[in-house]
Amino acid sequence: MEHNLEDLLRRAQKVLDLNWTGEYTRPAPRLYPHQWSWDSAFIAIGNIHHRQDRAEQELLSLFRGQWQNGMLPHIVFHNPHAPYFPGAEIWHCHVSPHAPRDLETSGIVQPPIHATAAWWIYLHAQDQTQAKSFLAEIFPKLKAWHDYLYRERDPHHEALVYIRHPWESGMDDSPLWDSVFHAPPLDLTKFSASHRLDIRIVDPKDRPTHRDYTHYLDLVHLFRSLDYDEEKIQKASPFLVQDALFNTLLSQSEQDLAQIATILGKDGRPFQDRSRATADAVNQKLWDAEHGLYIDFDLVRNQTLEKHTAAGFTPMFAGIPSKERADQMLEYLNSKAFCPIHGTCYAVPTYDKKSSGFSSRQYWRGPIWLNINWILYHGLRRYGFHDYAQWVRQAIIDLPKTYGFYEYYDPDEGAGHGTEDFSWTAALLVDVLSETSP
Ligand code: 2M8
Repeated sequence: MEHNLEDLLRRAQKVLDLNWTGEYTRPAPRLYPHQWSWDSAFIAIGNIHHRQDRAEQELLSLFRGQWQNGMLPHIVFHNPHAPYFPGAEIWHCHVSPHAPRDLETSGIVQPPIHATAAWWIYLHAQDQTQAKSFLAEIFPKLKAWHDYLYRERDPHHEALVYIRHPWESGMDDSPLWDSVFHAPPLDLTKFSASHRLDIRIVDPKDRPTHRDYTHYLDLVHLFRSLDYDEEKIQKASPFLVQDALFNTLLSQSEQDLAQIATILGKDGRPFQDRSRATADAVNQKLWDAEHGLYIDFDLVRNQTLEKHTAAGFTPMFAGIPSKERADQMLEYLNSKAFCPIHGTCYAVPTYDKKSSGFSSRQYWRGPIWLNINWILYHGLRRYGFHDYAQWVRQAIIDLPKTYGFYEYYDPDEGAGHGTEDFSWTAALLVDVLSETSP
């Protein structure tokens, strides 16, 4: 490896060391002091190359917060006193009989990429015997997590699960949610912006608006008032969306769970079958043939969400589109709407640059996030789009190298936004730099 890349790798590992608490890795020192679900999966994917012990512990610590019904919460508050809003007292999850008694958590989920991370650990482990016993320990927890999603989040048995909060998408402030939140009229005085800690830690211009936060908190209060009972939530929630990214990661995770089952001498076929069913449903219901990407479906209003985000290209990660569809997707990605290969931009902005409301710096409304790049990179490789895959990989390396380990980046200027010392940026850089055959 070139000398300057070795130095970059060391700097990335330092960020992961800085955020390691001895039990799990914080996404960032001040902005995100607790354990987040999909962050931990990405962090484990990076850590496995140098710290197998930490990679395994990361996922096992996260699953300590798993609810009895299998739900894996999006935040585990191992240390409830570390300042964050909305903290454990707002979620108040003890109203649910399923919530753990000995640990505080949130009451929503994040995208299910954990079986993929567990399989990644096994594939890259230095100590294979240890990795196999790790798989044996985590397998029933992963199975319970996926069973929960198919059982509780798929009311019409379509093999497509719904999310019920923007935070469940991981792409919290995506323009996808704008039309879902269009009605009903909001009472903006219900919640005071002074409760928010995020806008004291990073530039408020990089973060969601007060209006968006009011929507987020409204939903939290609703779920809590319904004791986090899924049947009641399904009837009352104004937000129930079948999301392309979430279902893609579930389909891939089911493929990986099938591999894990086989290694452990169990039957992998039920997971393969569910993976295929979800892939077919994504193809049937979420494909936008006119534009050449996947879009989301709003179950409450019974309509598609006509917004073109980078999430729409992620189904390649799970091998969902046909070759013909994938060619169409590449054409859209490789255009000025996103970022043409070898152009003056960085790949891949999270929202179509030509759409109204695109922002190059505001949270999930346009900037580049390296976890989405990592998913796209692997999807593009899967379809043999090696040139564009390398273009995306280059951004995973160049952005932290030039601008630091930021949470997200301006797709034209490259400048970093949000918090510094961001764990998954460091972890996914470590992962791509550690590849044996990029
Ligand atoms: C962001 O979300 C949290 C709420 O979950 C926040 O804004 O406080 C998102 O970028 C999410 O995808 C991420 O997992 C989390 C921690 O990095 O931060």
